[in-house]
Amino acid sequence: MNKTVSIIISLGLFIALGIIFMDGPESTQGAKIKNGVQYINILASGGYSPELITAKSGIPTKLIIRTNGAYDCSASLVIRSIGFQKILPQTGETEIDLGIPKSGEPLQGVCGMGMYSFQINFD
Ligand SMILES: [Cu+2]
Repeated sequence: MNKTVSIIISLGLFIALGIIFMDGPESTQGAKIKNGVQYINILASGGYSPELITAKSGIPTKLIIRTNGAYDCSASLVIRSIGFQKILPQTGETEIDLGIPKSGEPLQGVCGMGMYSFQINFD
């Protein structure tokens, strides 16, 4: 094989892998910091996942609740400490601004019936 061709192929592979790895964490659940804003991702479907998240305190934080064909009561979400109560769309993303969370003040979300819950602990 010609040296230039093999360099081009290696470069292409390298870039493709880079894109895969860069794209990877976007879809995972949990807390992630991007441009100084912390995003906490939770999936609501037959309960909440993950149910327990550890996030950072003292930085602007947004909670993203994702639903994907949710027909159960996990789509009816209540977060008492911030006065949030809403029926989430069956499919979609709901962004909830959590402001700047304080350390040692966990946030708890429950479904409308109090059956399912999740908790976010702030370090
Ligand atoms: Cu419920």
